Amino acid sequence: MRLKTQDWCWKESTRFFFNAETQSAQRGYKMKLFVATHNQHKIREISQILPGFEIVPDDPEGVEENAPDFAGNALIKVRAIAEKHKGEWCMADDSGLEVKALGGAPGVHSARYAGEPSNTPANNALLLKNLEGVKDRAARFTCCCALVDPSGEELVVHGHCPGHIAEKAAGVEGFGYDPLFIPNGYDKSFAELSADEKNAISHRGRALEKVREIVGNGE
Ligand code: ITT
Repeated sequence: MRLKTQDWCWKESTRFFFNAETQSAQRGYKMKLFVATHNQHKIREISQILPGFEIVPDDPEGVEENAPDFAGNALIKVRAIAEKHKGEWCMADDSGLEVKALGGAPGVHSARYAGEPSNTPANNALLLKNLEGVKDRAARFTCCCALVDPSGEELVVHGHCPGHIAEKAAGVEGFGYDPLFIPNGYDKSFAELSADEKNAISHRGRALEKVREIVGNGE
């Protein structure tokens, strides 16, 4: 089976992996993908990147994202909703910004870098403050998608987007740290790119490309 040869994913057991493309083609309608998030920006981007799926948001309310890495937190979130949607495909996206000069921070704490509750302007201001006078501003976005297939099997994929942190914010598109992040090969921030331009090179776009290889196009 094709999954066995791919080094970017792992399976927790050797049970049969569902072929979702065949399933949805047989049913003749868009396949549902339940996504464990309260973040509407993620839902919008996932819907743009996976247009063949009916993306159904489900807030994994009350779960504690206390794993030390993106994969652990994505699994915590997806398991919380997979319990409710047995027999369906479920997914969670855990993502964040890792800055080299800050030892990988904010990393898994990206959403609440400046403290609780999550506050984007405060997070961005703190990032700029912590990088004052720093020359090496290399950074990368990471997106980890954890999937649970209809048989209950788990799978994790990652996508990265390398770049650097700007000296000041620019642009109004996107969300989160987008106004501060300049992807490699560009002289504009993510927030100055169109949604299509961002999705074509972003950490989320790259992770979801791998998801699509596993799950199919959804139609
Ligand atoms: P859920 O856990 O409910 O999915 P969340 O926003 O709390 O929503 P995360 O714990 O994965 O999600 O934290 C992701 C944070 O990383 C997010 O709040 C942003 O601050 C940042 N982030 C992730 N992807 C981003 C992107 O594409 N552009 C800008 N910032 C991003």
